[in-house]
Amino acid sequence: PQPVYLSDYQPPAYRVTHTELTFDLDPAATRVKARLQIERQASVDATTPLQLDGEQLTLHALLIDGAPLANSDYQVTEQGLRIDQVPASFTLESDVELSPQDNTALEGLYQSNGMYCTQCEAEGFRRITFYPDRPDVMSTFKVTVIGDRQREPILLANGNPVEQGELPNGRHFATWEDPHPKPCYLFALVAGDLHKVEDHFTTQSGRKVTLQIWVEEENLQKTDHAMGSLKRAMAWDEQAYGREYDLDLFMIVAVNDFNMGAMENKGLNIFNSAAVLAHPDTATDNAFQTVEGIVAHEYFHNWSGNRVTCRDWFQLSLKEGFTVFRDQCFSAETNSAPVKRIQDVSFFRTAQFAEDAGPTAHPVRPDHYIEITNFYTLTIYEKGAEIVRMLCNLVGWEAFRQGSDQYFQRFDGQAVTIEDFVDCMAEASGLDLSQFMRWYSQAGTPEIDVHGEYDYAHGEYHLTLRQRTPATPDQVDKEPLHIPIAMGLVGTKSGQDLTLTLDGEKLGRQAVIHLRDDEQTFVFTDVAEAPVPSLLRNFSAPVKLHFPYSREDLAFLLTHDSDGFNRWDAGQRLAMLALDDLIAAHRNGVEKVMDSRVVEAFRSLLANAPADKAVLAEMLTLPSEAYIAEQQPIVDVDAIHAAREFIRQSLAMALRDEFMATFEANRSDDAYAPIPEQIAQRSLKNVALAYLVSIEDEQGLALCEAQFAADHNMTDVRHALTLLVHSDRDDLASPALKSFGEKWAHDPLVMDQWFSVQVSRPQADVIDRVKYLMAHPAFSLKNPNRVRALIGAFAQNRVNFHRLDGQGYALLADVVIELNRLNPEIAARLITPLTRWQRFDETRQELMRSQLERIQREPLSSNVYEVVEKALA
Ligand code: DPP
Ligand code: ZN
Repeated sequence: PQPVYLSDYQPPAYRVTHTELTFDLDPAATRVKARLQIERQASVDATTPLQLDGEQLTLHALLIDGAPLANSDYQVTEQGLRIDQVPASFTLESDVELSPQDNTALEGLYQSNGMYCTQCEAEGFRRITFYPDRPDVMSTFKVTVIGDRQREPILLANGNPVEQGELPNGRHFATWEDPHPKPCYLFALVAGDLHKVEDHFTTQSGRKVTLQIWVEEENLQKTDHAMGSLKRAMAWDEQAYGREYDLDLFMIVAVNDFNMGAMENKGLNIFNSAAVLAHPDTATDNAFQTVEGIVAHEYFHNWSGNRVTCRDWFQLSLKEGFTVFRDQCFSAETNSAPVKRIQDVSFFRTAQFAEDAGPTAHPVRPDHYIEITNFYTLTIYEKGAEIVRMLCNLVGWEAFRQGSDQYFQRFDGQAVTIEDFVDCMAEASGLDLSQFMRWYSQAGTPEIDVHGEYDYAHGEYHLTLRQRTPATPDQVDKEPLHIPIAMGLVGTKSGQDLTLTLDGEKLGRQAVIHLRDDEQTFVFTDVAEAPVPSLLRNFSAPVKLHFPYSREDLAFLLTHDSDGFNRWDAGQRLAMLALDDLIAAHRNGVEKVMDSRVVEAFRSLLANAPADKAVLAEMLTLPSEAYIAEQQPIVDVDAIHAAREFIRQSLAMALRDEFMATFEANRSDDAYAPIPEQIAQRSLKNVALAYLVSIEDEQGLALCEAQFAADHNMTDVRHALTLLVHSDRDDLASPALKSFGEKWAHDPLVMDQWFSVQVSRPQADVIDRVKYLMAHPAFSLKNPNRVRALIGAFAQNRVNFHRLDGQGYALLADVVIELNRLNPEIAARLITPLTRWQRFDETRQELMRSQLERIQREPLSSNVYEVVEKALA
């Protein structure tokens, strides 16, 4: 497979101005007739051939302006179709055949639970018909779907329904028209035995929009939350960004087999059922929040993605980074804003930092790729969102909103680039963002070493910052970035933010300093007392910041920092220092001693709880093993696990009564609602319960069993089940697992949880459990959710995946090899943990590499090939 380069971009030679499609559905032989209005671009030479993409299609007929083409007039290859001579403006008709039932890759048109659906982003449309499958070709669409009246009573496509009727032989049809020109990756079709819930939304200009969620009948009672989320998102986008919906109908369809979370097809969003269905009995608080976030995300794409789209796939972050930023802000407003930020950053620093430090590191705008589906990454999405957040903070909300209005207005109906977006922000703010643009082209996580010194004699605080970005594949030398650092100086006597004076200018109690050079010193004057600096408040830039805080400094910030995010971060840093000692002790075979400062910090948190219980729950949560691993030069899997368990159990023993009191104080029999106050209370209660169960406290275990048995809501049930299964008390875990599995055997989303709970426990028998569960009748490699729930969850199980006998790695490789044939996109994603081999000890490096090499010897899809190639480079 050959890479595609950004620098090779050429505008399309031919445009499609209008597209008409007729689908005659059949599981093994669906016929797709296309009628394309095609025009040569004025600047293009008349001898330029027409090249259309097309894969796995059987061509039955091809006509230009009604005249059939002779075989010698065109060539069909594995990648597409080429016609050497075409008029400047013409109608191209084609008739192709494809087999949805054999499509296990879930790209293009496929069947899921007998229902037809499509996934075209990024390059799935070429598996539906011959077409210029690139986002800068935008066309209006008229689509007719023909299906069996019994099996497919519902026939959906993008836009507005214009006609439907009966046909002979028990067939019927529906015709849809989408008046908004769109790239083909936003095309969608759904056909099946679906049922809907319907609601309405009146837009700010008074238009009434019909909202429909289409699901299988048994899921009808799981749609309320998505519908509510959709209406909140529609209102939010009007109020925050002035964006109104533009069709009379907005549809969401839930599909069981889906590679991604969801897809923003124009007017017909298709969702992984896990990202749309939620009911208190079956979904956790976390799942409710995920549904809300994804429904909003896909809806927001209607403007940031659909009305204004990407010129090419190198610009993917143009729509994804901006849209993730938008959904993050939305969720922050509807839930607890500090907790949303803490959770996002916590995830980001664990997973995106790891990606940025590994062999698949790439810039937010990559300059080449082999397989674009490999680039739907944390870097493109989450780091892209962090860049947009920095932009927003740099220019200020007002200018950001002006820039965004300008962007939507100027580029409506166009396919554009990241420069076009940033230019609007530069114009609206008058700021020079040229250095800032490096964030898009430079891969790797910048590291900032900070040195601070208080000069008593002059009342000055000197802050020196040094930035460097480590080398990443293909990018050895790095330029300094423009890094905004939000900060304060917290007075050690007053415990208050001191007024900041920089270069004679009073900046207030919090300021943003701009690091642009490799090294810069900022001198704050009129600093009346010795301060502890609070740096990178609210994670103002996606960097690693090192400051030699003492444990006393951190305990001080933990209680006094005015920035909620940094209070949490101080706690994390304090725990990290203690963990470092314990990891060293474990490695050296020395007795582990608990740092009493951590105990006292937790005691004081529990005694003087912050008002937001969800924040407290986060503060009481230790850094994850994956995050701790990220901080180590060489990951010592077992030492990390042992150290974290030691600290968890020491805290539980020292603060047993406090945790018990916290648990008791936050129990509630109120009817479940996924509302912030309740979610906060449940998470705090459940964090306390986890500490109690970690030391096998008899009363704690009894409470845990009771919580499971009470069966009040899935959040509590699932948490109790997890604690039991992860404890050493198999006598309690086995019956719980059994009853849970029997009760929910009919519900795939709950069974996903049943699978993952069992394979994420630390006990050594897990590998056998995984093998046993792979043979379970409910397991299937063809369902991505199930693969993620079992294999994906196991690969996140640090101690067991990284077993020293290599069985964990071998098991993952076996699955990847099999999945490579069925679903290359999911197979390529699944390899990720193996690609991080450089981070481990030599024995594990060897074992991981040998599995990667084993995969490499197979005949590979371009998806898996690209990842393995990079990992072994
Ligand atoms: N469906 C994916 C998303 O919404 C790709 N666009 O982010
Ligand atoms: Zn998206």
